[in-house]
Amino acid sequence: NKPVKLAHHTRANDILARVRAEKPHVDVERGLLFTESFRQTEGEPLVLRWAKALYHYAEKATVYVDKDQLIVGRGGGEGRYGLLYPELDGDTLDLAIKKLPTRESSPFDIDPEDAKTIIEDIAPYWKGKTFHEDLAKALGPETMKLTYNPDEALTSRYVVNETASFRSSLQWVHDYEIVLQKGFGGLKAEAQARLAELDEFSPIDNCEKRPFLEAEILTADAIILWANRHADLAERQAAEETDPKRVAELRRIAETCRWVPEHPARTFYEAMQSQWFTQLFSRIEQKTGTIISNGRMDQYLYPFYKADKEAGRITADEAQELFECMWVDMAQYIDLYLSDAGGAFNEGYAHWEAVTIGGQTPEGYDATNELTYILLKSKREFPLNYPDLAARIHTRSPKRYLREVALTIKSGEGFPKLLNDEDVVPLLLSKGAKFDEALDYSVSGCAECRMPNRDTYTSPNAYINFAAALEMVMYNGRMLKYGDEVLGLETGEFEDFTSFDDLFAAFLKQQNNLLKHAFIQQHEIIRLRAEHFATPLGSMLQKLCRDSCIDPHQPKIPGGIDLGYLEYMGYATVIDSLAAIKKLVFEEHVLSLHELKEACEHNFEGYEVIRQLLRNAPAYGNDDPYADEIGKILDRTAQEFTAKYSEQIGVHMDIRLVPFTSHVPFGKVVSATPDGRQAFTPLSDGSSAAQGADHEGPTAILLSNYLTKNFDHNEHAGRLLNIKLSPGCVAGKEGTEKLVEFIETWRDLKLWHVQFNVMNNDTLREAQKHPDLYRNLIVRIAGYSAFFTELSKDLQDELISRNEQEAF
Ligand code: 8X3
Repeated sequence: NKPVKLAHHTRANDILARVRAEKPHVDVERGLLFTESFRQTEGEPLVLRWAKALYHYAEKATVYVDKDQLIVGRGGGEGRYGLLYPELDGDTLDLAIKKLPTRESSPFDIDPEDAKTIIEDIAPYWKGKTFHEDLAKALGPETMKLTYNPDEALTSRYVVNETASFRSSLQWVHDYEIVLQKGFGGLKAEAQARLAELDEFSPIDNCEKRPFLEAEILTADAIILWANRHADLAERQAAEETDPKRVAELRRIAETCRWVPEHPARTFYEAMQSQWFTQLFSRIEQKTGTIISNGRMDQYLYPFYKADKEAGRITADEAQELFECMWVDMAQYIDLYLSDAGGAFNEGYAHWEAVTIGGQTPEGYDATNELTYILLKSKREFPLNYPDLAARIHTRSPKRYLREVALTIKSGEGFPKLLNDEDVVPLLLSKGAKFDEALDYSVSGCAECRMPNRDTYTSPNAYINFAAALEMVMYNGRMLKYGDEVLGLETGEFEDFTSFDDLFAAFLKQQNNLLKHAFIQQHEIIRLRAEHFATPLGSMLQKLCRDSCIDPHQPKIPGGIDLGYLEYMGYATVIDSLAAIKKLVFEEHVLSLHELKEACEHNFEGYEVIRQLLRNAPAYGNDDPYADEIGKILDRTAQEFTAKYSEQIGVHMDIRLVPFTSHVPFGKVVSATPDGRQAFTPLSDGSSAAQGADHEGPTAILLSNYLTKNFDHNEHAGRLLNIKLSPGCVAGKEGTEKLVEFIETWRDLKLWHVQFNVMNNDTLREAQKHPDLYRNLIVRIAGYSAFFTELSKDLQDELISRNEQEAF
């Protein structure tokens, strides 16, 4: 975990050291310039307003060419910066600005002058206009009380937690290839040609297509102007620079920014710069949750690399250096969440603009190439948690690839996460994709798989606390955290259940009730997003949006497949609790429901014997059919519910087990549970076993995951699986081979995702004690990695409490 000294890393290491020296800060320019523009454009079509705001930004924002950088462009000042998106949640700006510097999860510094600008200039304009406020108004009282606290306006209750108020879109992937092939100049020319051909009498053409096409043209102008301003700056710097080597670099930067992204890229270097400008401008345009992903970088960049390599224009080390320059650019942009929920869901300044490698070509052959290996090498060598790396695995993945993947995992920073073509591809086919589209999927965000020109659903999803549903069974619709208020259904007094079947049926009712409210939220979110957001840039980079002239924030794009998700949070916590009740209360009669409830109400204080009984009951993660059968029913019932109502809203609302870091704040509202989990501690994460409940080794965890899946249903999506391995268990050549075999087992069981922390708990405890000595310690969290010392104490403790597997 030490910074690397290899020559080709020196440049990126030096830039990174400068960047990391400072705490993230808020940069107001984006928020301010967008507000200025929105003030001027009221009443105009939304998509055009967005394009005008982008153009205003491109004209006025500060541009930067950093010392030593080769891939230029950032959206904020020195160090790490977070931007403001007041159109989303600007109503909370004045309050948030006061809390940001000192909050526990993901704090941000703010300059006092900037804070004044925000409070006096930006926030007042947006009061009464934001998406966040409109969403709250749209929710009826029953949904509202499961969503927000009544006494603290618009703060989450962490029960049915919508995420649309802290990000305008779900994670998604742009079609970067089209930028590299045509450039924004080419896309602009196409829009101009279509504009000229519009039917002058058609209401649709006049009211919808015309503003859309005009917005595309203006957005292309904006990004081209912005790139040219970087070229001007690089030229000015070159004129003042004394070091001839840097003068040459600056001239090359200037020439590159004059050429891309306006024109098609001609070299690997131009392709990298063009891609970076595109993704950065996209971040400025919209706050996409977890940030739009990088797509299959080893695929769309390979033709440029290959041509350069063959012409003697580039070496592998030089390509790696360019990647690392881009990684540092990414690290500087920090996803700033104003809301506590947003901050707590993304601890450690999480953003995971996944880079996908490997997998299959659209024709179904293995897709690995030299760039795949350069990307893996970079992740092994460069001490940074961004971007996330996702390796697609399939039955014909070459051994070299599997070994290099295993070696990278062994280096201990949690990269890459693995996605399984053998599970993902058939599922995408079953949802209507064609073979070439499904085989060409990109990993997006934590564990999602997107088909860039086919997927069209971008509404942020609900995270649902099913451990809360369990509490509602125990306390007749109530939760201890929220007192006497009835939040769920009154399914009867807990002590009165006379059979496990009745109790289980009551749980499933509570489960369906939370799903019902998640659907209500989602229905309103779909409707309201269309009124609040537009993404002319994002629309240009999605074929179906371009063809239909419809923005992805609108509810339906012709020809699109809408893949949405609802999050099953606390899966293992619920399974283990129900298994313990079934076994100890109804089968072995060693405990009554009254005693169990009393012990939970007292958080097991004075009830340690009962807690130990509960901790030793059958649990998910041990290949134990007793527990796994319960898990399978939970999953199936949830899928049956979503199948029915997905049809009504026209979106595959799939059940997914992907937590971000929400299992920590979700746990903070759930009192002690019948699996022996103490009150207000984290819930189980994703599809992992509950903390400390798995004792049969890592293969048993895979088997439990396998046995709880309903392969005959298709209303499911990602299942995130965290496994912690001790370094000893994967040591040496033998350890690598064992890890490869384990990956092959996971692949053959057709599980969706797996990722590893290779770390001793002793190291983590030392890092808690001496954070300064461990500033570079990177750990795997949930679909992403972060610097351990930038996490809250709660999340650090949660990572330590995950079972460490000593042997396969
Ligand atoms: C992270 C989770 O909700 O953005 O990828 O899909 S989500």
